[in-house]
Amino acid sequence: MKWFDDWIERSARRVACSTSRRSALARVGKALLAGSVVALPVLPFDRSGGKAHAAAGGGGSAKGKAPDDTQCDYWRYCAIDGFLCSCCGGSASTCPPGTEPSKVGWIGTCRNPADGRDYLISYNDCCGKISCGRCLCNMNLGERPGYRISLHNDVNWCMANDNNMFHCTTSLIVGIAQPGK
Ligand code: ABN
Repeated sequence: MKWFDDWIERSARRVACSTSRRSALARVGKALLAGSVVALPVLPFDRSGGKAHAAAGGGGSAKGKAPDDTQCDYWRYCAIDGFLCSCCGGSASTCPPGTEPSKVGWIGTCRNPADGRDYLISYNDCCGKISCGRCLCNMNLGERPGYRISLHNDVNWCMANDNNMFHCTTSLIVGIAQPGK
């Protein structure tokens, strides 16, 4: 195998003589860049339209639309009556700065279109500032008139807080509704 060793050695020397270290590095760089350009289009893209988020408690509104928690038709708002905190400097589940969650609230049941399951949603008002005035939603699924007070949601839930001023309403997922219970 000496002839083979000699041939390899001669070839290596020929390449070494005709190639500078800088041009060899440039060639390696080009090869790597070409490889990444070829690989990029096959990288995975998220085409779920927010379904993973939905399964984790986020979720979409009407079918085919991206979820938008600043719109009344967002699924968690099915029984809401108030200004959306997501339009008032907070989010669907957090109060805006300078306000605090109401100590009492109202529970509704809403279906998440992403998984077809019914969730218990607690509607709590955020208290301590004047009314936000943006994105009023009056959805009221399952609501009953005021004479059935426990099923009535047209109520200022800040009533039990130190500061009773109503600012906006949040919608917190508090459980999964059990069929037949
Ligand atoms: N829960 C919202 C609200 C506040 C004041 C009056 C009616 C409804």
